[in-house]
Amino acid sequence: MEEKILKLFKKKPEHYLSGEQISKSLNITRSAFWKHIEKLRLYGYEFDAVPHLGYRLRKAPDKLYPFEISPILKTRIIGKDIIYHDTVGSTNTIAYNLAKSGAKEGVVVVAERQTKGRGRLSRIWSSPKEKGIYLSIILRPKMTPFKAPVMTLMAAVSLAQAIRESADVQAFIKWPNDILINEKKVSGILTEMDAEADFVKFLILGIGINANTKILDLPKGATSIAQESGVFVVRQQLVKALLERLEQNYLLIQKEGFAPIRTQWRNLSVTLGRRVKATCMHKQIEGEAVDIEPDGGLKVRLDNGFYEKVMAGDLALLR
Ligand code: BT5
Repeated sequence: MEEKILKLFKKKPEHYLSGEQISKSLNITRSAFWKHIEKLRLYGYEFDAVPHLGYRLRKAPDKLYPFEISPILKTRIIGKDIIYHDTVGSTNTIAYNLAKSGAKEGVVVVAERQTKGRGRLSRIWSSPKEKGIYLSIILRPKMTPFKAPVMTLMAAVSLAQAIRESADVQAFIKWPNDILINEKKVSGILTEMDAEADFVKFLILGIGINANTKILDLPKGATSIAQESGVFVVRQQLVKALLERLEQNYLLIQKEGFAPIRTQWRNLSVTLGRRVKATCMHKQIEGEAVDIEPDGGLKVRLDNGFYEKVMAGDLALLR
């Protein structure tokens, strides 16, 4: 009902709408209408109320409420259900548990803040309140676990595209899971899955984006979109762009395999052609990153002329 009431106010932003008008058109009582307005006020919406004229929506809060995102979202699968939390430990943990208990493909868990946001290998992901975007998506791709790395690359392509659409910045992908602007990290992806030897039961794409986050709240070497573009990011619009791109690329990967995404990845990469140092487990290699392989691995030309493929790990861009 809150969503419906907001829709009426947003349709005529300049006009005052009377409680009577709204109650009638939504077929609710005046006191029910009043309760919904009070609830919306608690959510952070501000109304001008003028006797004999009614109410006008003065200000909507900068929150990732599902009833703000759903009406603008044009997807069929991803984000059909959005589960919103103000504060959570980690959206990935919540999504993982939901998927374990049978939640549908496409469910998105979003939070304004995480107290135990994590990166790979249990590293900390700084998740300050209401400035960033922290969300996790449940997917159930029909693929074997060894093909799963391409899903992280697909998410990276979607993220770079969505960030570029939402702000005037050049977002690039650093293999395997980082998005950089001006060589500084603005976003990261944490892919987790539950799988049998020959099939993926479900996969969780966890995405963190520093949208309007202050540099002081971030670790060294990190930045935010607002910091780099000089413009405040409307997070609801960025979430919309991201989920739409993700769905488009996810459907593409299922239909045509990794090849078309691989081409887009190459175009958005800040990795290829660079001298890199890759660390995987305790092994380190150094050389030039020359290509991305059909399975998502990074092909590196070593100084002795031999090639090596890295499937996972951390990458430092040297020059
Ligand atoms: C990542 O790990 O980059 C994956 C981050 C995924 C976060 C999302 S938020 C929603 C979902 N729920 C979660 O709990 N997680 C996911 P990794 O490549 O391991 O990078 C981690 C490193 O990035 C840290 O060790 C820091 O150096 C750095 N870092 C931490 N917070 C950051 C931030 N907000 N922005 C940029 N860099 C950060």
